[in-house]
Amino acid sequence: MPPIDLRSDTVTRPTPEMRQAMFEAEVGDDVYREDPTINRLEERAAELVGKEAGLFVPTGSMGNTIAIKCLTTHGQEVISDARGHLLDYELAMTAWFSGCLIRPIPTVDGILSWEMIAKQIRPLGPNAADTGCIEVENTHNLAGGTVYPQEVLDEICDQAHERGIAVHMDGARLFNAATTTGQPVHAAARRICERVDTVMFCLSKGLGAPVGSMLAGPKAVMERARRYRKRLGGGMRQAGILAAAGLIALEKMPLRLHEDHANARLFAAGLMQIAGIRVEHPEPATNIVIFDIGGTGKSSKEISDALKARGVLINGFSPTAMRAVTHYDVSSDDCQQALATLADVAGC
Ligand code: TLP
Repeated sequence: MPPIDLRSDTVTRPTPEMRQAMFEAEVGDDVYREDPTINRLEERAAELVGKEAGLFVPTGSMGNTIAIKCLTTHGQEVISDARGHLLDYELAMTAWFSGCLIRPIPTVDGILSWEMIAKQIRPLGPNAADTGCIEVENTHNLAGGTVYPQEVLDEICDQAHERGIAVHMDGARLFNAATTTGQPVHAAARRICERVDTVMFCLSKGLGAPVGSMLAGPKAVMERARRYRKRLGGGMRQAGILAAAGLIALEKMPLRLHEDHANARLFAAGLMQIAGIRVEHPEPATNIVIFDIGGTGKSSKEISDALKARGVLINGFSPTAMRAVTHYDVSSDDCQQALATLADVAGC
């Protein structure tokens, strides 16, 4: 029996339909822009999020790295939430590749507001670096899959643009955010992205493609982005094999994400019944459940190891905080079984 893997939605495997499409994919050399499947994916992705152009990148991290490089110049600041993936999980690429400093803002739920941001835009003068761009993460991973209220995001974009500051959205889980609107998911994703300058979203993770993310934005910016991708070693050749899966991820998989959200709510409700466990958001907005196991008297490493020995994978990200992520490859029965195992492990 394979383990029940709640470590991340990055672990999803391609569907049979994706594998068939990969087998049949028409390909060419994408560095010459001759891969028809990649070209189709880039056009479709841009269209779906309402941007002029799209760029296929191997990973979400590379997409964010390139976006920040395109929107800033050396020596500027990038405003981000203090628990952002950009800050904590991307090996300081903002410093390494773009030569910028991240100015982090602590938030309760990962959601920035213009009011918070305005205070961190430093007045121009002899001592302060200017703000190059603002980065928003939607959904917010470590805050528990939280979603930006549209009016908050729109205000950030409008105010930033008035000051000549660009906004990049790390929408690794953009379609999870779109699912929560109750509107048709593709149209909702487009609305979410309407005012941001650039957006990165992942085809892997909840959408199930084996590899790849998309960056989208204005045509001129994406032309520069393509050159940065090459500089980073991301000029791929017959990558249409991956794009074929990506097209299915883009068209079909967003339509089922509500199932993952229902499983996350089920999982959170179950966790609340286990003594010693505290759930950060009893009703998670999307597919990420953050919980604290401090009250069990055990560390997250001990819990994680004991779960693993019994076929359940859940990671900790601090001595007592753990994260479970629901996705295509875990059913509601799997979630129930994982809860029962966790109750046993926490109690003994
Ligand atoms: N997140 C991964 C880990 O890196 C933490 C996960 O398991 O959730 N933005 C956000 C918000 C992400 O959650 C991730 C991946 C990325 C960017 C980076 O994507 P990849 O892994 O494709 O570089």
